[in-house]
Amino acid sequence: MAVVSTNITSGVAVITLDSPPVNMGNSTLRRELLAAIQAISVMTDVHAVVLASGRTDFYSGSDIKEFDRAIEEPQLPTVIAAMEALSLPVVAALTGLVLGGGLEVALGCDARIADPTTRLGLPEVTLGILPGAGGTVKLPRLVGVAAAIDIISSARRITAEEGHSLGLVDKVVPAEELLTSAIAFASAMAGKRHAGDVTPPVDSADSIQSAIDKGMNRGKARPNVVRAIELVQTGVLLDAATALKIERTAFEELRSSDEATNLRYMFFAARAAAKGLKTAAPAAPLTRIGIAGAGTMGSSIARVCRSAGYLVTLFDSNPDVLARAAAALAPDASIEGNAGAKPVKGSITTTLDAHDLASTDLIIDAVFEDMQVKKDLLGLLETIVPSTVVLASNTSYLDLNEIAGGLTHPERLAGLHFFNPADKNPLVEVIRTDTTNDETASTLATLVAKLGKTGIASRVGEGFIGNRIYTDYRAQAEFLVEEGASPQDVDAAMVALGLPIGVFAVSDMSGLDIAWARRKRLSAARNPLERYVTIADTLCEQGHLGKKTGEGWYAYPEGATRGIPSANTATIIDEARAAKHITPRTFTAAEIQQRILCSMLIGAAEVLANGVAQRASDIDIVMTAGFAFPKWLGGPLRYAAAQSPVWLLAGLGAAYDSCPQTFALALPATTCVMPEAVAALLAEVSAPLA
Ligand code: 3H9
Repeated sequence: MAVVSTNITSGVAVITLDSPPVNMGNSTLRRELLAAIQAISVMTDVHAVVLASGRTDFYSGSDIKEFDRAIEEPQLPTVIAAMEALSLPVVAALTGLVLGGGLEVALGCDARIADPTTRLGLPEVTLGILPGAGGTVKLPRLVGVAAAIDIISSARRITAEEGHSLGLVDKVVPAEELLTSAIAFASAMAGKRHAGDVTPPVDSADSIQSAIDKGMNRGKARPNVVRAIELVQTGVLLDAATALKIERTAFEELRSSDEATNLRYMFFAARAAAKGLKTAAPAAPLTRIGIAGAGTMGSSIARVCRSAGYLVTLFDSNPDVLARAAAALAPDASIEGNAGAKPVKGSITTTLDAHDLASTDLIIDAVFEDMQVKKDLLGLLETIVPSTVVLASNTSYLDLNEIAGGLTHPERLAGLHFFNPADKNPLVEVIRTDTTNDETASTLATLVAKLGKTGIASRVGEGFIGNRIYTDYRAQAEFLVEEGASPQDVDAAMVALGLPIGVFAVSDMSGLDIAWARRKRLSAARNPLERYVTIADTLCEQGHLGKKTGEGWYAYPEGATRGIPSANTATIIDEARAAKHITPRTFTAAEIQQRILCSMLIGAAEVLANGVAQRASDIDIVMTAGFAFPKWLGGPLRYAAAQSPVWLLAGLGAAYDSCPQTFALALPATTCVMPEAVAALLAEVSAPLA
């Protein structure tokens, strides 16, 4: 079946792109589009051309599976050049998504007419590359350098209206008039109007600098972002043909870089994770969401649900807690009330009476992390809402199978684990118990997508996926400190790897008392053979609970926001080492990274072996989305898989030796045989994409 067709209407050749599902630019589409252009170039009865879409989207960008190998001819610049070389004006009729190479095709046209569904963007920087078919050269000529830097470095999608006000879109017309308007526009055009020949609007030096600063900050100054910004700035000073050549060379260099390869892995990992959440059962329609528990987590979740357009009823039996939440959530006090923020679509009603949750379509339990408190609440809710209403429990660690066991209708219960702070952290684990039915899982998957969150399917297991792996990270960090590294050594090593902050600085920020309370709760059940580092307990016993008390792993003199090394903590660490007769030794940053990564790897193998995670790449998504592990490294597992076998074996051995009881699955790493489970997951995350 052809994906490109041409029809002549009143002397205008209408080329229609119709490649399911999203008009993705693969070699077939490019070949057929080029053939259509070549055919039109010899037609004598045609005076203009319209490039249109037969689908919801105009052109959603290049097929990135092609980027792993030599890209097949004809490549996109060749197709665009052929369109520009036509003596006839070409008008793009834009609808739906116009992304990446799709926007570059539109920039190769002589004018752009859009309907209101149109969303234009250059998402290349999120894939470790930069626009490779004219984006950095032509966009700034139409919209100015500052706006082009903003659009390219943010990868954001702009509306047809914004595109129009910036000079990228010539006219916005109602969807039903798109084709006729584009034909009329093309017929009336006197001749060609190459974007490459346009003199860019003049921007002030300040506005350009501000766009650069924002872009570098947002893009974490990754090499492709730096290069894209440079190209936009320098491209307008060169003739378009020269600038296009430079852009193409940069694109080619970047597309085979490790960062780009890892980011493509992340792209497909995200799609696989989204599919993993789906079930065949239909999702229940949701309008009203009940949230039980108005503490920090409950009110953050309420805010997220309101922003997504739900009518939220927030219940708490404690009037003080509810009043605090109501004040914090009042529209003018919340983030949504700020100028420039997204408009609030939903609403929040607060109540002290659980019976007010009776008319909600789904209830999220966000009460205190305590088995009995949760059991009591969910038992009460069962008496209030019909048996079909989904009950979602937000818990970080509790055994959801045990909670489900106490319900009359356990099939409608699942875990919905938001990560703190719920309104900023994109990750949500959707946890199926042994009894959760497909309808419940589908309803929650749909909810998570509607909230704009990254959902990951999990099963019940200690800490589910994210907190389990993070626990291994933290445990190894503490082992390293006990053996001789300082907290700042460990944090600096992980920041050098690309994490925004180290584990000890995070503990200080969130408060050491939360984990301390949990350790005390679990102390009776702890395996006495397991290596236990007492330093954090001693800090807590001395009242050093982190930033809020001015001291924790670091010291915060006079309310400092960044911690400095603490002499008191150093003494506590020395004493802990002495008590275990440990002679401290130094660790290089590379050793610290290796030990921590390998500990996470072993934890990941266990999480997979126990069926808590469905696939290894889900774990990379969890650690990048929820714990800010750098995406450009592909997540911890993909990163580990890229290291040498020697690195892996030495690291696994050292991680295992640091505590055999903690890292049970590594057996027998010390004998230099890669454990099967670890080897299997490494193979999975390093498999070729296509
Ligand atoms: C570019 O254009 C560079 C140029 O400058 C180069 C010039 C030379 N590649 O997400 P969905 C697959 S860079 C390969 O589930 P949705 C996806 O894996 C590119 N495959 O649907 C899935 O496959 P499957 C710039 C892709 O409706 C199926 O299509 N473009 C690509 O939720 C459906 O996808 C982008 O960055 C792709 N580019 O969302 C756009 N896109 O069913 C990236 C999708 O087998 N794509 N697939 O699992 C997206 O943002 C979303 O996929 C889109 C649709 C919004 C298009």
